[in-house]
Amino acid sequence: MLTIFETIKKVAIKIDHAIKTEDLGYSDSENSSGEDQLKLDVKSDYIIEEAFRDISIVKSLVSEEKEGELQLHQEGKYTICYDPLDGSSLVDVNLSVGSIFGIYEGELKGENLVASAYVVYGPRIELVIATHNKKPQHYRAQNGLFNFIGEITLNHKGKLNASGGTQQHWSAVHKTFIDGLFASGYRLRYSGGMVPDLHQILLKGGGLFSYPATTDKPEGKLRQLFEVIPFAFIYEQAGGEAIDANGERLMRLIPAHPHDTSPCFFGSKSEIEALKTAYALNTQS
Ligand code: P6P
Repeated sequence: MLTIFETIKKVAIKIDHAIKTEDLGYSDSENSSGEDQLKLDVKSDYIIEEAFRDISIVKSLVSEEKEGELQLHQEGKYTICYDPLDGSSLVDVNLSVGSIFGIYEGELKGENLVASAYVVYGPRIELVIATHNKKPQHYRAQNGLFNFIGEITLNHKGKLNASGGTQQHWSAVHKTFIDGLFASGYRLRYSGGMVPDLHQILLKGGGLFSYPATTDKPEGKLRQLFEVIPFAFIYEQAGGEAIDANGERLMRLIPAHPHDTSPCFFGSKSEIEALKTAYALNTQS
């Protein structure tokens, strides 16, 4: 597993360089979710695929930027599901973006996630790695090397509220709940990039990130295998919770298709409890 994390560190430096030096234009292709692909999306995906191609413990790769599963090593143990450059359209307004990695053993479902990691490309390059039985480990790159900064722990209750999705498409229950958080003093922290938005809540002591079911996206927008489940694991390891619109743990998700999405809520325990009450989920068995 260590080889995988060391490879992610190398990939992070290369993708950060590409962000800072390459063309930001659109390629002439779309990804599996029908979204236009930036040349940086394609380049980041290529950097990751090339880096893992020679790692024998990696059985296969699933990328947000490609359909299907790329088989690498038959005897490999792990499948890495990744979003090579999440929020890439924010690069051209100079906002932070990120890469997300879910490392699975066996069938691609939440309970088979063995580790996850993300990289934030911003004023600095930062990396968070989560494995079982440990708090998430936070690293920062300096001169191309990653230094350990510390472990991440979420407070029981936070102050930040990252409310995703188009408000006009929220349910009345969700709008009432979100408005109630702001009325009680929560601060809006939302850039449209899930990696920096979730990173900020983790580092600033907690709060809530929500991307609910909406009338225009009834199954949510964020992808289960390479966005939702990897972050759900990190939030749970940090002492928080991560649930879907039915109050079920996101770690129990079993995607029918590699690009399936899910409504998702990540946060400190207090905010997740408040959401369950607002959604009347506590009364369910
Ligand atoms: P909205 C970026 O495109 C992304 O996939 C996530 O990084 C982000 O959280 C979400 O979409 C933002 O979506 O609908 O709030 O703009």
